[in-house]
Amino acid sequence: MYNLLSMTLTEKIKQYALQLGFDLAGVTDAAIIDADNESYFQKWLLKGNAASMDYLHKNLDKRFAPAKLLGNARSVIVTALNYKPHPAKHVAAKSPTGKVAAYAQYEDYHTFIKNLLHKLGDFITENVDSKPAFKFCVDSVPLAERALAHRAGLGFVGKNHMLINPTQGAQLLLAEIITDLKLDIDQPYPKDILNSKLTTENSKLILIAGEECKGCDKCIQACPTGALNADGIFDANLCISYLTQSNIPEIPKELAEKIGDKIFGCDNCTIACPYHRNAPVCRNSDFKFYPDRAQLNLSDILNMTQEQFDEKFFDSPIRRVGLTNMKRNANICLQNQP
Ligand code: B12
Repeated sequence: MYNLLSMTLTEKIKQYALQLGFDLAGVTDAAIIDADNESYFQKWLLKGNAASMDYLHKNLDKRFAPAKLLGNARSVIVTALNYKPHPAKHVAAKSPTGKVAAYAQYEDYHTFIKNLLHKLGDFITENVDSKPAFKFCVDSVPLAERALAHRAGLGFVGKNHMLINPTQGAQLLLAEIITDLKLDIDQPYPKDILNSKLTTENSKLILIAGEECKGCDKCIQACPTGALNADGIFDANLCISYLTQSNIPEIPKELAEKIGDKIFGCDNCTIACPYHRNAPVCRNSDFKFYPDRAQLNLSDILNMTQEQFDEKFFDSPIRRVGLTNMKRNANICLQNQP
């Protein structure tokens, strides 16, 4: 047990975040994110790596400046929730099925995590004399979440481009509270360990991975489409996660063939990571898990009406992609059946 009375406000906040069911919590200040990150992002966009995600080209000023999302911002509390599912019991499927990415086997994390952040905000308000201001961020806010998580000491960005914590692994969902309170900041995840850098050779961008990923190419090898290319640059145009969650009416044949049986999202690059293998599974039993969403029956999806889709996926990230795109994905999985 911990003694709340002898703790600083920052320690209490981090402790309460863990009590609420987050697996990691750190604090960084609200200063502009370093120029290396912005420059990486800009070069990444210029090379067309964002595919049709036009929203990534917008709000660039806000993405790297938390204070542009909340006036007078002084601190950012960064949290991570481990979503590694318990190993599935193998059930031989009678008819063809499509695989769903681990995060979408749970209820929609945007809503679930936002509720946790609000509870954390209420706890903070109860513990200070003033009325603090908060901006709650989960994924959809234009904010460089991985860069901030690194700065708050939560982990490093690996060759699979995931924010990885050496203990909690690579399947972590990130969320932040930007506040006008001045809190004690954590040290960034050690820079000498995260010594990734970008270089240019014959005008090609090349990522030199840091110590943590040195000698390991498992994620790159596990990517069936080459979205994680050997130069360390991630290209969303080729990423199965992007393709299966996009609105593209028709996925090019040569890519569709490589999608295999993935009907929604892809976990190849996180599952291949040695830090994932050794990580604990999700310990938050309130984060509603649906074992029946891990493998979806393809003919069920193809024959589904809009009403049935809305009912089955009412609280799932799958709802966001829509029935038409899910049917497109189901057809691809069906064509890829051996
Ligand atoms: C757009 C998006 C996608 C796109 C593009 C993914 C991508 N790699 O960019 C698509 C749809 C493909 C996607 C897929 C997935 N996503 Co997504 N996605 C986002 C979103 C909304 C923006 C990401 C972004 O800005 N991309 C542009 C690139 C350039 O930025 P970045 O990868 O974040 O890299 C930053 C830093 O890491 C740093 N950086 C990276 N490499 C290097 C190298 C050097 C040398 C330097 C200096 C800096 C640097 O610079 C960048 C800017 O700060 C974020 C939420 C958010 N607001 O940040 C979630 C987010 C990144 N996604 C998330 C998840 C869980 C996934 C999937 C696992 C889902 C799935 N199973 O299908 C996959 C993983 C694919 C992958 N390997 O990245 C999580 C990742 C958590 C984590 N532990 O890292 C996030 C943070 C959402 C969340 N709140 O939890 N996603």
